[in-house]
Amino acid sequence: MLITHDSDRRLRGEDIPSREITDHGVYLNRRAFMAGAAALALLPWGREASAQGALQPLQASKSAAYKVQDALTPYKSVTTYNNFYEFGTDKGDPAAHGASLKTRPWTLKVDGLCAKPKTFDIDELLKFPLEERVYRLRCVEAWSMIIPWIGFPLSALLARVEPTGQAKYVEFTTLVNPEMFPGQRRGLFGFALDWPYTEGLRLDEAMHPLTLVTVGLYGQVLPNQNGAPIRVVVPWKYGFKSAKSLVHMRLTSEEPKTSWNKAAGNEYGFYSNVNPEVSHPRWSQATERRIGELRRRDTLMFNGYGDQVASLYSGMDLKRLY
Ligand SMILES: Nc1nc2c(c(=O)[nH]1)N[C@H]1C(S)=C(S)[C@@H](COP(=O)(O)O)O[C@H]1N2
Ligand SMILES: [Mo]
Repeated sequence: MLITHDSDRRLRGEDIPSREITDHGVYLNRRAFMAGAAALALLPWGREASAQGALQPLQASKSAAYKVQDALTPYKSVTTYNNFYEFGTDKGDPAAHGASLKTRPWTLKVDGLCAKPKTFDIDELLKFPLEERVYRLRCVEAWSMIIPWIGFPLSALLARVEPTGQAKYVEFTTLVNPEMFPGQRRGLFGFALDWPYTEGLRLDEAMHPLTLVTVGLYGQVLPNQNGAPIRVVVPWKYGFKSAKSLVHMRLTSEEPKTSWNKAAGNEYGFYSNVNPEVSHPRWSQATERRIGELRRRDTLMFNGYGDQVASLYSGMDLKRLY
């Protein structure tokens, strides 16, 4: 079987469709972003939010500590160039088919090795103190974006369930519902992951202040294609570690099985830290294309978050434990 995380041929060398570079709307958005925060508030995000219609605005304090200097990736690219295989393998499928995902009612069960397992209603989770943080997202396919997420540290959620001393990992699980996710209907697409989509982190990675539970981006709730109503964002790891539309987090003593590792273990390891020195078996990870730009940039170790996370991996051979 051909494993196609990079099934999208546009990504093999020419990773941005040319229309995305020349699209007038994107160009205008980009100029507006450069003009700064004032312009952001004026842009009609809701009207661009595809078939979902207007999205609910979210109040969040802007993080002073967690931001990057680079220009934000235009909202339109953030919401139309996605990986979300539950909707199909093409970058455009999540925006095209996202409306079939219903995000109410929605609960997130947090259980496993903890003293106080709990099922949270999404509206309860939206009451956690929300912060806007601008993070880099770097896909294993060598493209990247800069996204203003809204969320709260995963550590705040895990503290509520009180992990026991045996807990060493957290497993994340995405909703299974073939009616809402066309990509989960057998035979509809050539390539399918083993559903549900699962991911995992070591507990110290999960508790790291950078690890964010996100419920929104660009001042609004998450569009479905970006993992509504709730997902994790782990900015120093390849994008696929940031699992979407979560229904379950489980504290475990064993390293969780992850979807991409099961699909192609030689290509996608458990750690999947962004690492320019470790090539993917089929392409280099040394450089990346920022969506919206023509030039290639050098990929940074830990996606530029090394000062904050490198100590988590001291003594580990990151070439072997990729
Ligand atoms: N459930 C689920 N989560 C997922 C994926 C997926 O296919 N299914 N794709 C991952 C990959 S490969 C990437 S690069 C990011 C993309 O996030 P974005 O679309 O919000 O930019 O989501 C990740 N989370
Ligand atoms: Mo990805």
